[in-house]
Amino acid sequence: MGQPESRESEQAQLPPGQRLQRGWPVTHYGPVPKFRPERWEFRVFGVTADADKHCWSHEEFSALPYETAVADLHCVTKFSMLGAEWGGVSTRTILELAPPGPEATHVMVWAEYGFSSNLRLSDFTAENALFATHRDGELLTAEHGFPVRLIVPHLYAWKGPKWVRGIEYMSADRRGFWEERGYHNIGDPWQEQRYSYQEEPGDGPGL
Ligand SMILES: Nc1nc2c(c(=O)[nH]1)N[C@H]1C(S)=C(S)[C@@H](COP(=O)(O)O)O[C@H]1N2
Ligand SMILES: [Mo]
Repeated sequence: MGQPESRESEQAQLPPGQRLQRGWPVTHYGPVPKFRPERWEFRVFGVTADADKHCWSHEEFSALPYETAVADLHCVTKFSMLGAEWGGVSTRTILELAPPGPEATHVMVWAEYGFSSNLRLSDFTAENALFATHRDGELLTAEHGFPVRLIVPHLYAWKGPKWVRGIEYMSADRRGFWEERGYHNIGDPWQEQRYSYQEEPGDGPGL
């Protein structure tokens, strides 16, 4: 019987204060956007290296190199889903194809309806960070972020917007949607960085 043993190893993979969630619930603020391929584009803007914008149509974005990464998802409301295999475009691929200028230190990830989340450039480009189009070999469903969602395995899941439409390179940090509304600016689950009141000097811009 491998059951108790596997429970134990799953427990060991959980950040402090998290519990294991079986299945895969849907969690987000607001409605599920309707995907309109002819209107969809993935935009890179802000302090780019050539001071220009970069745009990919859905067809072009789908043709970018496909990579996979196994990653857990930790919701700040204290449940975690472990071990999904995500497939899509590495954040480092985007960085190479549309590089930031030397002054860029942070990234704002923009999604449908103006949802956003800010990341340090170093968190954005972390190993396994991925603009996912697939989970466990299947295209994402609409409610899980189709056509593209960001996965940043080492941060709380609100740092990974569903329905991503682009990124903005920034020369200074700015708070995203939840970071303005009481959640921690960095959001490391292993340090339980849940709320903005826990922030230390240097963790984020003033509220
Ligand atoms: N656009 C958008 N993306 C979002 C959110 C949101 O409110 N809007 N919520 C985040 C939160 S808090 C979590 S826990 C995960 C949930 O992903 P899931 O619904 O696929 O489980 O999506 C994240 N991405
Ligand atoms: Mo969440």
